[in-house]
Amino acid sequence: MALEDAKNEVDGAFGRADLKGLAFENAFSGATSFLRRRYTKDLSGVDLAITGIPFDQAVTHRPGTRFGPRAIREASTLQPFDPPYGWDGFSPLERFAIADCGDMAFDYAHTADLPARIEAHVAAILKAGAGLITLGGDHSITLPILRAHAAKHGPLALIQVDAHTDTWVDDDPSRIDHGTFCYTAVKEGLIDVARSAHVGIRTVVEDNLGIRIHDAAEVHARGALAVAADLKARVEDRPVYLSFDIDGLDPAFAPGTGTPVWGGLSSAQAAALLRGLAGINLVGGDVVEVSPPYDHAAITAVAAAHVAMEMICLWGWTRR
Ligand SMILES: [Mn+2]
Repeated sequence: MALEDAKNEVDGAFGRADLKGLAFENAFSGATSFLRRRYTKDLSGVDLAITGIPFDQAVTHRPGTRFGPRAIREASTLQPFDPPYGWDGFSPLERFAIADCGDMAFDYAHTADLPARIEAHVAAILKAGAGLITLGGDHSITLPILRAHAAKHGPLALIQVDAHTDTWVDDDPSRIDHGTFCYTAVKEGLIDVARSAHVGIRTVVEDNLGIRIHDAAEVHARGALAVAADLKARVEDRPVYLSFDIDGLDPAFAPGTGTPVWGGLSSAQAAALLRGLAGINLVGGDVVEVSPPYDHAAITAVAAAHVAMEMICLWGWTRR
């Protein structure tokens, strides 16, 4: 079936007839969209949208995440041949209408405009009735994404997988910084801190702002499933936003990122953690900080593509 279709399918990003279904075009061929979904700005009938925000001008160290969305799309092309592993046969690509609505347009030289532009971009997608998974871009993009989600759902339970908590104190609203988004999100009341948690942390935190920290050492000592169980208990049935900084993974599993820190999660731990969250009320998520110029053999992009697929599974599991 799949092999027979592969002879005739190409450029499903632009040619596929249905928003649902697996995809069988050659993984190495054709125009890339995320998971070979239809590449469209038309959100009518779309249950879940994917968008890219290739902005990387707010980083403390190595740039390059502007190339992240493109690399993650390319890395995803092998995945839509089968239902995802580890989900009891659940096949979100067949069950739900999912579209790649492309990258957000912006003027790279008008950085001050960016947060408002991102918030409007995300709000328009949410208003169309679709859920959203965003491919970054650096972690500064998460703040305006959270603003749009909180406007729709109220304060969110944030689960942030990261080496860093991104809670540096920053009271200058004109700054755009990938290390401060969480501080500002708490300050603005976008996050319900009593329902929020950081996972994979391995940098010093002066003030956790009330957010529970499961550092990487805890994941190694207790296991990802035990931490996932704690996370589920913490978020209860609240709307959850999941922000996955790829540097939550160890540099061995995600070298292509801007601020790598050793001692992080393995990809196996991340997979177990995410699958262990099945049943949470995920309303949106992002995968950020993938920097292809520092990547090798697409290790990081492949990891990010899998993380995003797991997010789709989490989103779909409670709606199936
Ligand atoms: Mn980080």
